Amino acid sequence: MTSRRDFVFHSAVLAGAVLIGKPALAALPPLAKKASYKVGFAQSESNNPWRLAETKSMQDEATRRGHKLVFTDAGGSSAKQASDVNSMIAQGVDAIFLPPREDKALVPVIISARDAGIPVFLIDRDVNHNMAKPGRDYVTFIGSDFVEEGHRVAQWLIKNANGKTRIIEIEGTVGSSPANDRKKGFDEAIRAAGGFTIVASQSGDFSRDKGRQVAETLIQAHPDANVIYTHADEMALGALAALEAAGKKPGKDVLVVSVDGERDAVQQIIEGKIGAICGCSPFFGPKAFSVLADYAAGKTIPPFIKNEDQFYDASNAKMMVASAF
Ligand code: GYE
Repeated sequence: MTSRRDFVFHSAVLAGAVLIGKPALAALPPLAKKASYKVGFAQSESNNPWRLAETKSMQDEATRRGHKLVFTDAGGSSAKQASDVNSMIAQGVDAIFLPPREDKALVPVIISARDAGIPVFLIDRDVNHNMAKPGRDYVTFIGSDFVEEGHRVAQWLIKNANGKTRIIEIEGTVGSSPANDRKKGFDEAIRAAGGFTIVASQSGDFSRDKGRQVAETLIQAHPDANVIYTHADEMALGALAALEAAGKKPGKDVLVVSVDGERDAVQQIIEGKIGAICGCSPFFGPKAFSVLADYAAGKTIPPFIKNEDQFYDASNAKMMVASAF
């Protein structure tokens, strides 16, 4: 039997759930079926070949399908990227493709877009799932498994270290999903293997120049380091410059391993200066727009759509370099 007190209590809890639970209960906005869409693509920065290849892939596919792409470039600022998304919402785009520069800072605008009835598709970087969830706040995350990338680089190193065990790690942008996960995957595998030491780990912000500066400082502080793992090729290229300036031979004195698969970096495998690279595809256009079409058609979209990555080392670099970006 339900007492009056219980009834009041249950009603209050229910009312509370409806109020507090508003975001949790809000459904993803639908996307009408149309021949042509106006779609936002809020790029995070354009300072490296990976980003340029991604932008071109998105633009080419939009053109091929006859959609209008509203393109913005945040120039490496999460605040600018958030305001770019806000202006896309104000313009009333049909949908937004977003590579969130950081995994927390962009969450509020993702929720704002959803609340404005605009579906958001995250490409290339994800957000923190404690703050926003695929299938609820945004449609899906399309991209690589970054933990696996870090893990694959570590596995190569474990097999090919040849006694080199003192590692400098140069991380990507602080608070970005690829930096978090490439660190996690690599560090876990290295610890599990035993016998290695990560002597220093610091952010180079995914940029060549910051990567060079950080490498310069860390090489000085840890002259016995003989491995450098960078979360992206731009920073590996920066580290090569720092090593050579310090009179060290990359590939001989210090083993360099990385992620991305830029043509210039794959070329450095051929030159013997980089040991191995786990690729990370920047070619999102065809997949992103086909997921958009599936969503408009009412198909079920999985929360994570995984890109498969290449792996480069001396065994295949010559064969692959021409097709790298
Ligand atoms: O590896 C890096 C870029 O978010 C996966 O960002 C991407 C990373 C990529 O700047 O080069």
